[in-house]
Amino acid sequence: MKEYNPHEIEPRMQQAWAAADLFHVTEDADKPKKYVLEMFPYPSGDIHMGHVRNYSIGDVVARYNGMRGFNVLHPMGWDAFGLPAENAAIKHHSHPATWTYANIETQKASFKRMGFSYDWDRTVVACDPEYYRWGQWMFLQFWKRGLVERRNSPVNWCPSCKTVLANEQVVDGRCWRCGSVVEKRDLTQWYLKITDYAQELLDDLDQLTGWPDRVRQMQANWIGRSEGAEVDFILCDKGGAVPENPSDHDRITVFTTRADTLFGCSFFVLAPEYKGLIDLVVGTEYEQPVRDLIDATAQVSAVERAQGDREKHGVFTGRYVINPINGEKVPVWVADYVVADYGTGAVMAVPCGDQRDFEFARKYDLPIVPIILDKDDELYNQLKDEHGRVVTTVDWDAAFAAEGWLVQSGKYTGLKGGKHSEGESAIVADLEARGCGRRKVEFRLRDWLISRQRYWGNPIPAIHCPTCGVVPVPEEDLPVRLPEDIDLAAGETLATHEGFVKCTCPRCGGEARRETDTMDTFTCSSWYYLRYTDPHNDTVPFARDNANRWMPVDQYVGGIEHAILHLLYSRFFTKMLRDMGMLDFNEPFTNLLTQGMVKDAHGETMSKSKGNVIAPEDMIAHYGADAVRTYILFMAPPDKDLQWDEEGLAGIYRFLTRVWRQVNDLMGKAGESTLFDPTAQNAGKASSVEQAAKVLRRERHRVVGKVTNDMERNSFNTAIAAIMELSNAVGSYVRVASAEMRAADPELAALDREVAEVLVKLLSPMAPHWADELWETVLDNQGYLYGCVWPTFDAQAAQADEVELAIQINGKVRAHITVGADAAEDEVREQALAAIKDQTEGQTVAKAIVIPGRLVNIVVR
Ligand code: ANZ
Ligand code: ZN
Repeated sequence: MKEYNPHEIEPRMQQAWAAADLFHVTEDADKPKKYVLEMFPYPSGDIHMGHVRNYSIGDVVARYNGMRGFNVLHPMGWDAFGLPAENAAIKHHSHPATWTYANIETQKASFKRMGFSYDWDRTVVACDPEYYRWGQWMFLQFWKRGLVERRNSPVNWCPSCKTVLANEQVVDGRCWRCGSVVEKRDLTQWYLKITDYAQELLDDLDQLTGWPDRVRQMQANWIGRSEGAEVDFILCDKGGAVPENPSDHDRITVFTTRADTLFGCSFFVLAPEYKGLIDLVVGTEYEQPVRDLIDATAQVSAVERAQGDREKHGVFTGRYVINPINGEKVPVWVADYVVADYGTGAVMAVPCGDQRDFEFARKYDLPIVPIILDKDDELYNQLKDEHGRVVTTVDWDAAFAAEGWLVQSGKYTGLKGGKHSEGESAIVADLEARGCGRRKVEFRLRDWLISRQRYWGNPIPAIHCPTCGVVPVPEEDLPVRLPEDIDLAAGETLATHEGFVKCTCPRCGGEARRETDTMDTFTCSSWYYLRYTDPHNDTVPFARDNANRWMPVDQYVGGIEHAILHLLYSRFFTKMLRDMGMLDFNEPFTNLLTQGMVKDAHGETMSKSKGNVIAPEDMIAHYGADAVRTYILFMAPPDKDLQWDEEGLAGIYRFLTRVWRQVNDLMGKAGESTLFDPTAQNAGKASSVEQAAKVLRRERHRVVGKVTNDMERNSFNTAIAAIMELSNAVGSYVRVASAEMRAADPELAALDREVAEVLVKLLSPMAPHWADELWETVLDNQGYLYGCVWPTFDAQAAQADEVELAIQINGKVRAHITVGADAAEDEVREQALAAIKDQTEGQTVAKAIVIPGRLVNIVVR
C-alpha cells in the first residue's frame, strides 16, 4: 500500500486538473444551474486564514452541487482598485498596477494550491480596462436616467486617506479603512441616487429568506424607514408679530413621528447648519451667539455629535413660531443635537415625550409640559379631563417616551398617544385638512457618494467644459483610461496630470478639462457577479440571456463586514440594471452565508501587530491542503467563529490517513498495513463478522442520508462528524474480518467496494486531492470525482432493525426491551407487559401506551 502523502499527491493532482481543464464551465441549458460565489478578494498580499475559510466553504458547496447534477458556475476574480495599492506604490516608487498584479499572481497560486475548483477562464479583475470600461458605461446609463447627481453638500472627508467617503464607509465617525476621525467638508461631489430605491430595497428584504436575519435587520436599520408627518409652523416677525398673510418664506416645517404630542411643544429647534438661519438673527443681539454656536458645532466631529449622552448646546434666536394646533407662541432655539441632514433640520421640541428635548429643557430651563401620561400616574388622574393647560412644567427625571394617554390636549384629550396612535392619526388628519400638515415617510438612507479623490480607481467619465458645463464622455470614447505615466510618490495625482486632464469638449469641440475624481471601488464590486456570466463580452457588460440564465447567485459566501456596504450596493445596482432592461430579476443573491472569523487559540483575532497570525502556507506545507480544508470546515459551523487549534488539524490529518488505509483495506490493497487484528475478541469468527457487516451496511445508508442532509443546509462540521462515524463502523468491521475472509465472500466483497466508494465520494468535496487519488489508484476508476454522481441512500436500510425501548411504570423507567424496529404495536405491548410481569404482581394494568421507537408507558393501580 502506498502511504498517504499529500505533498506528493496534491501538486500532481492540481496539474492534472488544470491539464484536463476540469473546472471549465460549459453553458449547458439542459442541466439545472447552480451559481456558487465567494466575495472576490482585495489583492492585498498573500491569502490569510479568513480567505482559506471563505473559499473552502464556497469550494465545498460548488463541488457538492456538481456531484448533485447541477451545472455549476464557480468563478473567482479580484477587487483590484483601491488605496492600499496606491500607498504601496508611493512607498516603493512604483505603479499601483505592479503591486496589484504581483499580488494577484501570488493569491492565484495560493488558491490553486488549495485545490479550489475555479473556472479561471472567467476571471474578472476590476482594474482591467476591459472590465472598468463597463463600469463607466453603466455610470453613463445611470446618468441618462437621472440616477447620477453632482451636488454640493457637507461630506465626510478622511484627512489621512485624503478622499471623501460614503456614509456607509464611516463607522462610528471614523474612516472604515484607516480609523481616522472623519471631518465634514462642503464639496461638490458625484452621487448615485440610491434613495430612489429606498422603499424597494427595504420591501424586498422580505424575499431574502435565505439570508441571515441579522444581515436583513442591519440593512433595514440602515435604510431606516420612519413614518410620521410634516407640520408647518409660522414664523413671527422680528417684533414677535404674527404675519397676516404668511408666505412660504414665513413657514418652517418639521418632521415628527409624534404629532400626537403637539400640545407639549414648548420650544422649537433648528440645526446649526439650517439654511437661512443667519437671516433669522442678522442684525440682532442674537446674531453673535448664534454664529458662535455654528462655529463651535463645526469643530465637533461627527462621532461626538452623534453620541446620545453628549452634552447639548444651544442658544435662543430671539424669534418665535406659532404652534398650528393651538396658536401658541413658541421660542426658536438653535442646538447641536439637531442635525441638518435628517427630516427638515428643524424639530418641534416636546421635552415631556422626547429624552433629548427633555435634557435640553432641563439645561436651559425651558418648560416641560405634561401632555401624555400613564393611566396609573397620579398626575394623570389629576389631569385626565383637562383640555386646556393647567400644569406647564414638571420636575421629572426623564421624559415619558412610552405610549400613554393624552391630557391638556384640547379636543384630543383622552385619546391614546404614541407612535402610530389614534391621537397621532387624529391630529395629523386635522392638520392635513387645514393645510398645515401632511403624512411623510423619512429614510435614514442617504444617496451614495461615489467620487473619490484618488488615482487608483475607475475614472468618472465626465468632462468639464467652460461653455457646455459638465458633459458625459461619449460611449464610443470609453474606456477613459488611467494614465500609466504617473509618479504618485512625487505627489502627482490625476488632477495634476496635464495629459489626462486636458481634453476637448465632445459637444462644442472647445478646450475642456477631464473629471479627475474616480469612482468608489464599491461600484466595481456592485456588478462583478454579473460579468462572470459573460466575462469576455466586448459589446455589452454582459448579455441579458447569460445573466438571466445564471443569476441570481444561488449561494453567496462572504464576511459579515459587508452586511451593509457591498450587499446593499449590489442590490441597488441589480435593481437599476433591471429597470434599464438589462436583466429580469430583482435580487442578486438568493442565499447568503456569512462565515465566522478565524481566531487564534486564545480567541483573539489574528493580526500582524499581535504576531499571532497562522499562515496558510505553513499549514499546507506541513499537513497538506486537504487537511487544512477539512479541518477548517470541521472545527465550527461555518457562520460561527473558529478558534485555531493545531492539535485539531493534526487530528484531521490522522483521520484522512486512517480512512486512506481503510479504503485500501476494503479494496484488499492494504497488504501489511491491514487493520485486521487477529488478537481482537471474536476476530475471524463468522457470526461477529456478520454482525459487523450488518452494522456497516446500515451505517453506510444512514451516514449518506445524514451527510446529504447536512450538505444541503451548509452544515459541514456535522457532515464530517457523520463521515467519522462511518469510518468507525469500517474500523470495527475490518478489525474482525480479514481481507481473505472478505474476498472469499462475494456479498462482503461487494459491500467493501461500496463502502470504500461512499467514503471517498463523501469526503471528496472537502479533501478533493485525497479523494481523486484513491478514486483512481485504489478504486481503479478513470477520471476525477468532480461532477461524478453523489451516492444515494436507502432510508429503509438506514433504519436499525432492532430498537431498544424503555418501559415506564407510572412515569418511572423500570425496564428495557429490544424489539424489531418495525414490530407492530400490539406485539410491542405484549412483550413489554411480559417484561414487567414480576414487578407489577398484584396490581392492575390500567393503560399501556406504546410510543413507537421510544418507550412504553404503563399505568398501574
Ligand atoms: C416631536 C417628538 C416628540 C419627537 C416625542 C419624538 C418624540 P425617527 O423615529 O428616528 O425618525 N427629529 C426629526 N428631525 C430631526 C433632526 N434633524 N435632528 C434631530 N432630531 C430630529 O425620529 C423622529 C424624531 O426625531 C422626530 O419626532 C423628531 O422628534 C426628531 F415625544 O418630534 B420628534
Ligand atoms: Zn463645451
